[in-house]
Amino acid sequence: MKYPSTPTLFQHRDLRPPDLGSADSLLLTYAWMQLARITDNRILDLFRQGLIQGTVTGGQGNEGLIVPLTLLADKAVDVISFSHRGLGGHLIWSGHLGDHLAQYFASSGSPTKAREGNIHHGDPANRSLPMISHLGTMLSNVLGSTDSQRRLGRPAVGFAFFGDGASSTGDIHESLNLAALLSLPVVFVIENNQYAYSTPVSEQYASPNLFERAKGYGLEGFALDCSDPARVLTVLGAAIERTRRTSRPLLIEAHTFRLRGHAAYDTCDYMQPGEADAILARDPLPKFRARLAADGHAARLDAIDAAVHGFVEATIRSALVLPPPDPAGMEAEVFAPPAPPLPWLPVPAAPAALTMAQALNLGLRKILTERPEAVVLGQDIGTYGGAFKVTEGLLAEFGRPRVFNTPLCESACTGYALGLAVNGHRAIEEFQFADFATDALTQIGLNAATYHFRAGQKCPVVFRLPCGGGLTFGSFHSQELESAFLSFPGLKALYPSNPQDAFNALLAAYEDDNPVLLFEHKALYRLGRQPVKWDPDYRAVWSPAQLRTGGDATIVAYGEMVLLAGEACAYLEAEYEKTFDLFDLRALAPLRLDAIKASLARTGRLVVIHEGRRTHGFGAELVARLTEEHFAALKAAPLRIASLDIPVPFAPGLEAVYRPDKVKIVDAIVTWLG
Ligand SMILES: Cc1ncc(C[n+]2csc(CCOP(=O)(O)OP(=O)(O)O)c2C)c(N)n1
Ligand SMILES: [Mg+2]
Repeated sequence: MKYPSTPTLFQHRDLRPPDLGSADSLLLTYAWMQLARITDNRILDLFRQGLIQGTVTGGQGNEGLIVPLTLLADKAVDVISFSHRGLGGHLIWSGHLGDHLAQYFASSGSPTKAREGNIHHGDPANRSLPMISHLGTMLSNVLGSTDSQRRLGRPAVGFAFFGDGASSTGDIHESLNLAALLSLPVVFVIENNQYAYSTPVSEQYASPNLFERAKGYGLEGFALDCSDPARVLTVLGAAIERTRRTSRPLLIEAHTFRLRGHAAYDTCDYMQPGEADAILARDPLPKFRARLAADGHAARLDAIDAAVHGFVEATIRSALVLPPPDPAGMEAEVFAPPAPPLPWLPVPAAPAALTMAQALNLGLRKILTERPEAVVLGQDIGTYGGAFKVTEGLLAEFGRPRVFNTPLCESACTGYALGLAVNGHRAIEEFQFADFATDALTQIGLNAATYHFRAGQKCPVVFRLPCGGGLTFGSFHSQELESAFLSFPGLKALYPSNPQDAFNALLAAYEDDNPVLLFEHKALYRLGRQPVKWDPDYRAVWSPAQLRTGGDATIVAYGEMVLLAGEACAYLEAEYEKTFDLFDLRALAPLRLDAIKASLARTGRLVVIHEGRRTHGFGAELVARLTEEHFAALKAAPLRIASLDIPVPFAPGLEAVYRPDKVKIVDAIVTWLG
């Protein structure tokens, strides 16, 4: 055993109505509050001694909320995401005190393998979702996992915490609205400690009471004074039971305390003279102790305090000697390991001539038919069938809640999809246009993409991204965002250029245990038909396809540019007798470039064609990767053909200047070949 055994007292982690007012219940609550307090205090000491890196945001003053609530939660089914004031909750939810301390010590015993800092851990296997720094983002994740639990027939309640400061973020608004709309049994808890870092609530919002916002979203809300843990237990006990029964969300504005400032380094000199002392004087914990002592429990309180001190000190000693974290595995564990293929049925066996939009529709139908965990969501994807009709008929065939329209809240809907994913469901989220995925950048690029690295948790979600220009949609409906998104590690990406590849890519993306971006060029949705059928080799879309063979250069393209490159190659062969190896890249991440490198070793000349802008474009990465090993063997400098470095202009004549086309590709290659 790495750590000293947990005192019997702390093996009790649950309280349930009606037994909340008994001496045993109150003493258990006190014990956990005291354990959280002493641990937080010691963490602060250890930080000051230089034994903890980064910073620490203590929960001193928050125990009167977090401890009763976590004791009342059903740890077997409920979903929770603690804030940076929630150490007491973490201690109760799961794990040994030593595991939590090792997280602060950033040692090999840390639940995040020391890849994340102080309180950014959780226990996703037991539905405690680890927070990321971006405040507000975890609420929607709680919605998704709670909904996932309910879909699995489990009577879960979700608990989502956020501060008065975080209450101003857009994610909070989106999540409250979404929870009310989907009628999800989630208890939203505002930890209102009157400050966001140095900023008092008077400078954060204009209404006197945050809980009153609940009415505007169509949910119940109330304020809760957390200075009396006994009362908090009773009020929360009833509220949680009601939420579990009615399945309606609830907003609680909990008035808590921030006794030690924002973080370890906070001098609190922005406060009024005497204010910090006045807050300390209102500390609920000594008052709770005094009341229990007055009720005749002094001896038991002394015993609890002695047990807490002994346990904390012994655990600190054993946690401090754990070895530092091992850097081995960091790169390999960015992604969840490859999973075996899903047992797909070999249908449809007979090929049908389909557009790319129809091929994707067929793929979605197949997934929804064969995979009970599949959920399809997005704006206007229900009765309307989506802006590009890719989801046509799915709602009628599979019904809600497997297929449903979402409101315009890309961040919360994406966070909801992540929440589904970490609990065993798999969402396919359609963005109406890829451009709007920028509103979900934090959820996609920072939350989903890092889940496996920092928490060992797979997060399989497919993001369908109708992208690309040429259709007179202007700057905000036409972009190619692969470079922006793929600069965040942890995302996979497929970009098919024909109907069969699109069908295959959807299945391959769906069964992957990682978040996958599926780029769908809008101009390809209806550009002719091709036979589409079940292809047992569907996973081949993770590698490039060679479309032409020749000796004058190796050309790499993806998306609509594959078609233009093919036309340009045909022209150059007919008119100039030049021949090319042409590759459709298909998978943008991870890159599998062996076949292209072999081609380049033969031709000695490389052309990369993409529709995204040239500067910081994906072509720069491709050129570097393809040439760095055999640079000296190249016969010419690589040629990049890409769009201009300007926003996508609207008018057809302007957009034509912006984007590559067949003529520009031919001209560029002819000039380059000399
Ligand atoms: C979206 C976002 N912006 C800024 C920060 C930096 N930051 C970390 S904690 C904090 C104050 C948060 O205040 P509040 O939500 O009231 O929580 P408290 O720290 O008071 O518990 C800020 C600004 C952040 N983590 N996330
Ligand atoms: Mg605050």
